[in-house]
Amino acid sequence: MTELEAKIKAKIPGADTGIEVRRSLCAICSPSHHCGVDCYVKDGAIVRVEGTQEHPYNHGKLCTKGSSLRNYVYRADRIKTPLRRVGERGEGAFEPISWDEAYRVIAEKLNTVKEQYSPHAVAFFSGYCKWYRPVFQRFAHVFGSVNFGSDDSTCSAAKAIGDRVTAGSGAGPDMAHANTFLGWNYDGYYSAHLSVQGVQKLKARGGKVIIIDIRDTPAAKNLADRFLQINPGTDGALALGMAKLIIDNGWADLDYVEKYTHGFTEYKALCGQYPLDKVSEITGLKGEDIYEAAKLYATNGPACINYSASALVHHINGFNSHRAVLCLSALTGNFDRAGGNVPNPATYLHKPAGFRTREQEFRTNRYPGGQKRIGAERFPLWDAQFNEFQAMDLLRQLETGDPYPVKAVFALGMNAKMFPQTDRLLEAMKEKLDFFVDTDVFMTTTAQYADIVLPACTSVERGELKAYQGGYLTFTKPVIRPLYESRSDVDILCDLARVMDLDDGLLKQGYKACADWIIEGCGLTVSELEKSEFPVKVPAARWPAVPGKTLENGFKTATGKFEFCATAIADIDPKYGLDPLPSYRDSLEDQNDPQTRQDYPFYLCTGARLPHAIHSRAHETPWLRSLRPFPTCEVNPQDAGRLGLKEGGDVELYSPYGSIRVKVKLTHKIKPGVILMLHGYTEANVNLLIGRDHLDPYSGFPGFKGMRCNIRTVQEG
Ligand SMILES: Nc1nc2c(c(=O)[nH]1)N[C@H]1C(S)=C(S)[C@@H](COP(=O)(O)OP(=O)(O)OC[C@H]3O[C@@H](n4cnc5c(=O)[nH]c(N)nc54)[C@H](O)[C@@H]3O)O[C@H]1N2
Ligand SMILES: Nc1nc2c(c(=O)[nH]1)N[C@H]1C(S)=C(S)[C@@H](COP(=O)(O)OP(=O)(O)OC[C@H]3O[C@@H](n4cnc5c(=O)[nH]c(N)nc54)[C@H](O)[C@@H]3O)O[C@H]1N2
Ligand SMILES: [Mo]
Repeated sequence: MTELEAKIKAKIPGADTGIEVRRSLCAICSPSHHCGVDCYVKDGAIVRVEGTQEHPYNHGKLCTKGSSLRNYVYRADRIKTPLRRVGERGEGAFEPISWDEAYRVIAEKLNTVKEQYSPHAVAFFSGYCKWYRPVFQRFAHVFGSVNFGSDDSTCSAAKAIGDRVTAGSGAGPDMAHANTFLGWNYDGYYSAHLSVQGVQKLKARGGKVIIIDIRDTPAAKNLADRFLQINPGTDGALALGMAKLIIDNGWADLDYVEKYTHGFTEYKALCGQYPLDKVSEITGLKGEDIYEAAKLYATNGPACINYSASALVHHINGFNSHRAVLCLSALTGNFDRAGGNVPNPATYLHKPAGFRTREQEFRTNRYPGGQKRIGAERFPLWDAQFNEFQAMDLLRQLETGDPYPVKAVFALGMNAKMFPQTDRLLEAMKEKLDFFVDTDVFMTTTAQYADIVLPACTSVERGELKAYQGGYLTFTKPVIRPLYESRSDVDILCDLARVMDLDDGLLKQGYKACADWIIEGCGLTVSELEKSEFPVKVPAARWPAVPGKTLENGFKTATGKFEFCATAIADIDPKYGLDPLPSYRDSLEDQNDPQTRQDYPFYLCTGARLPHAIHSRAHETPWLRSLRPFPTCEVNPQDAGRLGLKEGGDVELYSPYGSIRVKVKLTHKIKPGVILMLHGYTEANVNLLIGRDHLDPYSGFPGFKGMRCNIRTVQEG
């Protein structure tokens, strides 16, 4: 009996040895964990999936989604062949075509737009998937377009920009050495299950935990010594108020402030405008709770903060709220100190792994220039700080053609439901585009608007490069052949580069050559990585990051210091009115006229994570859908009682922009006046309710988690 057969027999007694265990990773959440999976394969099909015990990252653990990987891969709505549209855009009538024909049409149409307008008239867009991004972004640039954009227009980029303009880089929580963990909108149980262990260990060592959230979460229940259930969108005021307490009570680290920061006098004056009673009023928190939390964070150090990639920055005041929270870290001397927040640059695809790759060079060293990106005029800070177009301005530019027309979209995994007022975006794409290609695993509403649809395969059907915390790198091998005629996204891009004869030897050589170029210098090659079914320790890796390097070498900001008052924002044309200080504004400031307040009295928070769902990609996966079969909004029983809403009852949720029909779930876990609704449903897309211009002027991010709405019962029949 081979070692493998023995393992199978041990796991499934009596199993016949027609089953083989092959290793891959689950990419349903991306770029998050990418947990290692054992796929049990029989006759070319996956019959069972488990977490890989030997994997250095997830050590055998899998979340709800990963446990449903087999069900996800074999979904009935997989796209089987390349398709050409034969009906109206959006109608969903297609004919199958060959790959060669699909490539021929795409090459011809994209080149036509390039000749008739310009290469920039082709926008290249990626949905949530990260794994193919370096190849895709380079492809766009080599084609000649400045317009590569992605879901980063609504995800972690605002936080990254906030970090960069304030501190020169982001900095992760050093939980292993902290005495206090401040989980600002942290609920790892739902959004990042492997992170919870770090907090549990800290608690086991006697460390203290503060959780600040709008809902009473498992993190609040299981981890928090102090839980502050804050009014949504008021975090900026809380952070400034805490800073005032820290300064007034002598808890600030003034030596650190003096040596390593810039703009303290102005920042202190700003904080002075947030006395405790005012902050208590804005945030809905008790003064003593704010005081105790500020004291614990500032005096029980070293203390680290967990920042969310989305919760704060999904408010139209969110960019500065994030910066206000970040400033607490420098004020207390916890930035770049052991047990505080320690800069640790990403190695590959957002993952810090302690070694350097050439990902950024690969992505951007063929940037063509010669035109402004979409969104550059409207969101100048975004444009100056992030090398993608701001997709929240795509709709406007499609409609107006200003400053130049966008005539084609080439997309991988584009989900229009990600955009506020989705209906308007789809309408504009239908009317204004000469050509639209979408590549997806599944047939989606958005794909139905495409002229050519291409079938992509999943992580278990492809090989991909991935870095892991701890200094690891892997290049996976397919565990089954791609289903139907599906192909890996990167193979599609490299095939197209050859068919279109793009001027780039790397893309034409294929994905492995690109991956080898990216990892050159780390001491391993793709073919060496392929020899192991587990991630391999990279010789060049230095893990974990050593604290103090930034303090020693200087912050990567204009002043070389941590900037309470950000030079990069002060440099933006004053006509945009962007404040270099992390000042606070109301998160509903564009909706506060008396009529709107009266007609839409509820505060709508969309998309706070739940374990069974991830954007639009999990709702149609039967095992995951079974955990919450209907699109459901959460309402406090006090509001429900007043309005006569019943558990499980049908309601209409509506805003000035649109309306959806959903069921009601009553919960004490949110405050009265707040309604929670998950995003990504086709039949109840909550982004129809978010205004297309309800955007943060600093980042361009939509106020997904702060919008006015109302709710009413729908009568049956
Ligand atoms: N209201 C509201 N809206 C939100 C958010 C919110 O909190 N509230 N969150 C925002 C955030 S943070 C994010 S990150 C975005 C996510 O935004 P989306 O891009 O909408 O994410 P998904 O729906 O997961 O994925 C997009 C598409 O990728 C396809 N796909 C999956 N795997 C592959 C693959 O390997 N190749 C290809 N080509 N396609 C694939 C999926 O089938 C899906 O159709 O949503 C944003 N939108
Ligand atoms: N299961 C699952 N996991 C995911 C995802 C998913 O869709 N499903 N998406 C992945 C992606 S793309 C991202 S960006 C991350 C996001 O990861 P997180 O940032 O962790 O996700 P959220 O659940 O949006 O926000 C965290 C907490 O913030 C709270 N919150 C909402 N609004 C406010 C507010 O105004 N103030 C405060 N203080 N708290 C608030 C929510 O109740 C929630 O408990 O999650 C990733 N992980
Ligand atoms: Mo995200």
